[in-house]
Amino acid sequence: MIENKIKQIREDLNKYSYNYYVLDNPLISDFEYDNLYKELEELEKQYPEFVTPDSPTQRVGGISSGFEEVKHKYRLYSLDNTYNYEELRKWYEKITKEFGNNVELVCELKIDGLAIALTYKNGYFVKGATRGNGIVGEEITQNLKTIRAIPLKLFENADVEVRGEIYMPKTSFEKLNEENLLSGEKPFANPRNAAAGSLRQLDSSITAKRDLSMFTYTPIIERASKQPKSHWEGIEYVKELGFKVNPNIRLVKDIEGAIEYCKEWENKRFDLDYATDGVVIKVNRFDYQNELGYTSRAPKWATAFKFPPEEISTTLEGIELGIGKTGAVTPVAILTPVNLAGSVVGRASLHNFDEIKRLDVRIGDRVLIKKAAEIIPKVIKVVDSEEHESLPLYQVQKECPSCGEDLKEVEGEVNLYCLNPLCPAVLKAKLEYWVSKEAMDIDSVGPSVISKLYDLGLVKQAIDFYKLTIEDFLKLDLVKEKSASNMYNAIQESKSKPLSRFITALSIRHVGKETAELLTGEFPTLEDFKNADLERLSNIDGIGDKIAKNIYEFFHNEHNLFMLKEFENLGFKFENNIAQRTNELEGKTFVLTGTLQSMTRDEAGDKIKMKGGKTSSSVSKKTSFVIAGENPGSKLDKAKDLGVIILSEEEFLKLIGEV
Ligand code: 3BD
Repeated sequence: MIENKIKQIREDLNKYSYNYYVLDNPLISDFEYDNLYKELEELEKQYPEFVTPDSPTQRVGGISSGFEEVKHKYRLYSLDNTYNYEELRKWYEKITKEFGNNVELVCELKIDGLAIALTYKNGYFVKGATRGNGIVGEEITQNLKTIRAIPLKLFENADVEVRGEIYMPKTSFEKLNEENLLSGEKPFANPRNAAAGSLRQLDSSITAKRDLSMFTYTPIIERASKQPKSHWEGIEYVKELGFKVNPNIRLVKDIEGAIEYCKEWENKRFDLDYATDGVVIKVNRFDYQNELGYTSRAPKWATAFKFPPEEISTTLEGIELGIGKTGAVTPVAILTPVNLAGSVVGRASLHNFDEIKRLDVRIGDRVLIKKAAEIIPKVIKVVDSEEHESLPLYQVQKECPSCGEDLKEVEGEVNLYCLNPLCPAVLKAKLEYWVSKEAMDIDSVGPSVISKLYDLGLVKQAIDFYKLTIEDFLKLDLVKEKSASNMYNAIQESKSKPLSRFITALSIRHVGKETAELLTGEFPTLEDFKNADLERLSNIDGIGDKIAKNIYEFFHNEHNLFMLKEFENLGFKFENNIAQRTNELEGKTFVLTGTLQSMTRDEAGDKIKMKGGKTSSSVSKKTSFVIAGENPGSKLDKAKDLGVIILSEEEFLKLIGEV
């Protein structure tokens, strides 16, 4: 019977696929698999009534119009972490105080991928979502179905939710980047970004072409034949259900066993074909876990040991000078490209000329570089060598590399400055700042577009952006019609952004986003700024005499006033969006500490201000609430001392009515 035949092929294929992708144990050749797959595809086309949801042909998906937000049924907690063994011991001590000395721990590698949650009903995969902020994630079921390590049907008709980490093997990542390079597409910075980019495809046939896999690390069992009593048993059970589990998991007797595991993997991890950034250590017994419970963001029964940031040595080929919007000159190290923590690094920060002197770096030196908190890598020291002494000392460049004008020292600043107001590098940096996230937030206009616009003489200063036509963008040969009109529209729409963004975008010295917001709180219209006198300015809390003077001078400069008039004539609104403000949080002062998951601290601050509340950077008796994110600082301790109400991110979101 045809139905049985289809069933047989489907089951065979699923068995081969499971052995290959989950157990890493190929049973047949790719060629044989492909032929069998084609046969199934053909039969299913003829007899669509016999297609089942767990058929391997269901792993292709289609095109979706966007990802929907879904609230997780069970919250995905964060994880506390540490870089040192002493803190691990302290964490364990707290636990042994409760339960005695022999608390077993499970150690597992911390996969550097993307956390997701999968829902199974009656043994079938029904829903998959990204972690998001742990409370709300994005539904990406179609894309996840293309990943062969994710079972479409379990070996048991259970109702479970599992969590795991999606990753791309390092070798597949390198292959993908080579292909991207050949086809002129931008390479991904590291396997994690490649995995994230692959999962975020609206067309799941693209995801299907990417080699993604998943390690499962937690089951939540709602209805099944077994009810594990420990994490270890849970992992065993997850394997029985058909999931892929990282094989390098270990049950240890105590924290010293866990530390041994960390030390062992600190070096061995480089031999693995997937990126790991630490070790997750979990209390094994579920009854202990339940008793220990959770803080507002993380379980107390688990912690992560993070591997130390990677350092690597390479050759300093040269030093370039970067020029910022204020004219500040920052030296940048040009390096022989090396792979550092999963991305190729060819430039690193040298901060300023004093730093170069302090490190005594000379061109041609071998230097040690390090990733600083995942941002731009920096040069940390010169590697001792015989050549070093024979290399010429670095000569501080005295002229601006862009306009040739002499660089100047500025009192109280460590950097040198190019003070030529017409320096092309300074003007370009100002234009880049104008469109930046912090200022007018026109993200369709990037640095390469700005550079071309400038070089063609179309845009010299920000006001020129607003005189551009769609045809002007097409002159750049960079962009097609659609993005030309996108850029044009984004620029025009920016005219009605709040006044505080406009003030920020002006690049007045020492007036960043925060100060601009303080100012527009006091001076809601542009006229108010023009009329403000020095005394009123310096009386604003948080505005010093020096900044007040800068602002005053800016708004009393004839050239600037002429420019502001021009902005007005072009249709700028200069309103502070007062209409959207509410007063629910009036009289309340908030202090933010730690990293939030669903937004940045700045965004949280904006939300507070939009509801009439205030933010402050330090905790005092006057503070109404402290919002504590991940890895909170000393502000949290101070809040506890003073008895200030502490809110978790979730509680804050509830307070402002967002969940
Ligand atoms: C891994 C939390 C607990 C269940 C909370 C203990 C923070 C990402 O291999 N266990 C693992 C791994 C991650 C985990 C837990 N076990 N939480 C774990 C984890 N073996 N990477 N994570 N996560 C998952 C996260 N992700 C994005 C943003 C913030 N936090």
